[in-house]
Amino acid sequence: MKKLRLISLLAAAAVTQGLCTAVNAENLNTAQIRGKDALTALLSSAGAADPDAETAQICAILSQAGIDDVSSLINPGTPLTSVGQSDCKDLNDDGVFDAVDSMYILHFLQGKKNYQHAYSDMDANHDDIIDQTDAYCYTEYYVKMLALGYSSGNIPYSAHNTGSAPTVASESRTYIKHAAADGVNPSSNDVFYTLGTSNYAIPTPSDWFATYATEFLESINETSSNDSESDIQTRTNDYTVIQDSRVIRSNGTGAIIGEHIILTNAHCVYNRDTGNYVYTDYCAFTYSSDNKPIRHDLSVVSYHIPELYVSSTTGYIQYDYALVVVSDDLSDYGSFTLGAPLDTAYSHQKEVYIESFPQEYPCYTVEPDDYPVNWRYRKYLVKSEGYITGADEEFIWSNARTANGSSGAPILCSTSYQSGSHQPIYSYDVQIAIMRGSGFGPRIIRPILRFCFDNPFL
Ligand SMILES: [Ca+2]
Ligand SMILES: [Ca+2]
Repeated sequence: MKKLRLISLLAAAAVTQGLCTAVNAENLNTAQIRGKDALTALLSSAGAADPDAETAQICAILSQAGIDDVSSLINPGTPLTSVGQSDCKDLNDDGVFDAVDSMYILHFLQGKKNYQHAYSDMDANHDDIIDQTDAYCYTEYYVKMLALGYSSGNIPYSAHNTGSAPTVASESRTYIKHAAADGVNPSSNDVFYTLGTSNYAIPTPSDWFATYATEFLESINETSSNDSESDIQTRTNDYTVIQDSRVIRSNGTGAIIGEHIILTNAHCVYNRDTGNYVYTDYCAFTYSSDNKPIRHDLSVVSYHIPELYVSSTTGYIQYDYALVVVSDDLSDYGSFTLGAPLDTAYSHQKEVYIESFPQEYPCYTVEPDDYPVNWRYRKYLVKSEGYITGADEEFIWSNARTANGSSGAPILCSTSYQSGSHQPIYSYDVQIAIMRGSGFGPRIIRPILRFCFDNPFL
């Protein structure tokens, strides 16, 4: 069964201690989005080439954002409220602003599409991170401009920001797939594969409904984002025990990013000193109502690591990321969305937090239980807070506290947006980097997005 995508509502969370009100995206398909027929009529009156296809596409984007009602978008009296909407760009350089430009952002986030200009073009809500929020803002701008009387193909947009795409954005990278069944040594069965630089072609509007929108809706339903963290107050650089089952305990920590996929560090799955794969137990934890961790063992199918993490004698740290594929269905635990941070996240000292299973917490508690001693200290998922203290093309640095066992943890930001002035504020976590040590690690860039989401070898 396809899993749900859950988004917490900040307004509800404020009055519902420890609980999040969620939007159930499994029920969000194009047929059930309210205001859909009015949207089709609007597109038709605005001269859209294929109103049905565009409606499906827009509804797909709205579903991704957890929105189930387009009524607020197509009310002509609704002002353009989202920050930066007038900053929307013609991302695909075809001379018109339409829903394809918002789809461009989602293609980028799926690793399918590079962006040739300054990445800040895609940051529609100016929060220093490119994520699905921005695709939503682009869509909202498009629909509202139609509602204000602009015809399709004649919607104003602004010029590209100055600057160019990062040089690593179009880098081709080679990976090694190692089957868990082949043991700890590199095997002749290992598969070497290269994810190249070719750019995915965005479907034309007439192809949307038949192909892309359907495929995209399926991918949405396979993605689950479960905001289940507790409301415990946190202090900067202090650990707080949380309840969030999207994070996996291995010999380090990992983040669930797909139904069977865990994103972690390469050094958590491969030992450069010995040249062997590191076998360990992977387990997810859920928590009982009295905060006792409940362990769920997972079964690993394969490890995927960058070839240069193995072969490079010097610059291997930027390749310290890996995917672990498990046979278990992880949907019920929820998963993280990945977003690409801009360099301005550093200059603006963007707040971040890290969720991990550090060995040092809670070191004062020794409980009688059935875990080996060195596991007792690592069954609690804890959260530390800080802000971004440095960035370059391949890394993010933060001052959020980490320890042994935190390796592979997600470095996260919180992102939120509001659909219209009377709508709830939607909020979710977005992973912007992979912690490899002392609060820093590889940042989410296009080659990593492609590795995670446009990878036929998983
Ligand atoms: Ca365009
Ligand atoms: Ca943004």
